[in-house]
Amino acid sequence: MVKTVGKAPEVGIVMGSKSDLPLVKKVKEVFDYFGVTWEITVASAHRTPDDAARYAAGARARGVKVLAAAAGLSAALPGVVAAHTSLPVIGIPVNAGSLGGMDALLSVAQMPPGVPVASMGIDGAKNAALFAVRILALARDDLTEKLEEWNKKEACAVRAAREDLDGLPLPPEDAFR
Ligand code: RP5
Repeated sequence: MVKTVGKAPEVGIVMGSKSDLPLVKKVKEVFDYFGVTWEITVASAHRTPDDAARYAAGARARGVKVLAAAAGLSAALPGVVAAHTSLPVIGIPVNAGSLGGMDALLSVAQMPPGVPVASMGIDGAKNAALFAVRILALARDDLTEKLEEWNKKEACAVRAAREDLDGLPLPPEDAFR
């Protein structure tokens, strides 16, 4: 059963396995901040291929705007999802095996022409959520404003980190102007 968070979810996330959840649940912080509705489920490209295909094929009609798929190893799931929908699909390659996620990264990134998947980096769940928000923001000014606020917060955190370099030779602040 699909677990729905909020009313009409804007983002649908599929994981190849529940073992991907500790990574994928990092999206929550981002979606909470932006007030984006989402749902998450498990469907495997290899073990439950019909479920993966049906979930992807029905998502647009249910009102989902963006899909994300996370999988490790020979990660076919994002591609399978993209093959069954015209919604934008974000792929999250998961580090789940002895190749450190390179196997999943190449599987997700190297899609054949005509079936696009926006591949994030290995374990890039947070960026997947932010990318989904950027897509949704194309039609929502409130999200664009919040994205600008988010970017300012990130910049402040980086600048604040300079103050924690005590005892080291630092450039003057005007080196950044
Ligand atoms: C992939 O294989 C899953 O997405 C997961 O990352 C990996 C291991 O799956 P399990 O053995 O935990 O089902 O399909």
